[in-house]
Amino acid sequence: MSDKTDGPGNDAGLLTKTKTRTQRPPMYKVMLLNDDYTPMEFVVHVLERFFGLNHAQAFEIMLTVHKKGLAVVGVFSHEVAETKVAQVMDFARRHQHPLQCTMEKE
Ligand code: TYC
Repeated sequence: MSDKTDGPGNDAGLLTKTKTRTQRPPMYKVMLLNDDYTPMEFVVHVLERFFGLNHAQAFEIMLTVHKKGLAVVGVFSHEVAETKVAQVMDFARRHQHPLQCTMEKE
């Protein structure tokens, strides 16, 4: 006989299995892109100021971007990622550097 039990083992074997799974919000990678003009010290400063990195961490990520073309700087909620990107882009524009910062769903 059919029953109302979820999951495998019911008569039809076709009832929807109820999964209890905590929903995690999607996270976003924030990335810096390399260019030929932004001074290295400026990029290091941006990484310290907006991403809370110490000088050694900031220098390492700056060098990765310089050598590989881009690097992930951090992973954040959509709102925080958008804020970081806007802060970096605004700061770079105000200093007339072409530094680009983007975000991408993880
Ligand atoms: N390539 C730049 C230079 O040689 C340095 C740089 C590093 C620029 C990282 C942007 O995201 C960047 N001055």
